[in-house]
Amino acid sequence: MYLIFIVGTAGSGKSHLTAAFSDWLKLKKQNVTCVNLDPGVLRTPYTPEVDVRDFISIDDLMEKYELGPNGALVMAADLIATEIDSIKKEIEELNSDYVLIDTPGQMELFAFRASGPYIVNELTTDPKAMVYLFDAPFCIDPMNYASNMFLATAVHSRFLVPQVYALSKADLIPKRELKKIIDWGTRTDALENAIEAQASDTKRLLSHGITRLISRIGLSFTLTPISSTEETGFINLHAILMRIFAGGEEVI
Ligand SMILES: Nc1nc2c(ncn2[C@@H]2O[C@H](COP(=O)(O)OP(=O)(O)OP(=O)(O)O)[C@@H](O)[C@H]2O)c(=O)[nH]1
Ligand SMILES: [Mg+2]
Repeated sequence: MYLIFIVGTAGSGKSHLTAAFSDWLKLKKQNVTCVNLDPGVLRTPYTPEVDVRDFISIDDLMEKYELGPNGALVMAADLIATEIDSIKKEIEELNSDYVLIDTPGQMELFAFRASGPYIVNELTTDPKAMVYLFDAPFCIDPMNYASNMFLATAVHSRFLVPQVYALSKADLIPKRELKKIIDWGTRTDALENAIEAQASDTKRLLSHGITRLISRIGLSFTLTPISSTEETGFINLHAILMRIFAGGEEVI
């Protein structure tokens, strides 16, 4: 089994990618298990074979512990860890070629609490990778793109699982904008120019510091544009994932 975790900021397209990529893999005659790890989702655009909502109910937590919706989501994120054996058993019994794991909408609940890395480690010992989504319309703004670079790096440092970077919703922005964003991933000077061009005088100092930091840490991202509505970019995304699974390659 290959385990593929789909991560990204709220609304970046995780659930739709889980739906579209699983359809694409199934057309290629692969067995796929879709796992919903988001206890807060009302409706998923795919039918999950394994669903965390079978084990944890946000409504029950709100009522039992008199929590608001966010408090219940935080509690639920931690409770997933206590259900890991049952979730793992269901995934193992299905024994598919691919397991696509749709992670909670609010990424920080998954990535930055203790339970996230525990869940990823404990799920199974099969090969794992993460697909981190850069939301294309959001990344048109170079400062947003830069903050996403830091977030993606923080997520990688939490999980230490090979990470692939996809530029989601590529159908929503013009091709030349896509090219620009992809370029920023590997050319800090291009990113710096873009930030400088739009920053006000007061922001300019900060933006210079940010791009210097990106250079110093040596952050570099190869972004693969994808669209879940048009099912484009999946051949490339799949090829990158296969390279990782075949070679144990570490991608950042
Ligand atoms: N045009 C277009 N819209 C997309 C694409 N992927 C997702 N969307 C839209 O973006 C919105 C959010 O998509 P989701 O898949 O729910 O994103 P998510 O990351 O799972 O969101 P949360 O779990 O709520 O954080 C929805 O309205 C989708 O229809 C895409 O490839 N193209
Ligand atoms: Mg979702």
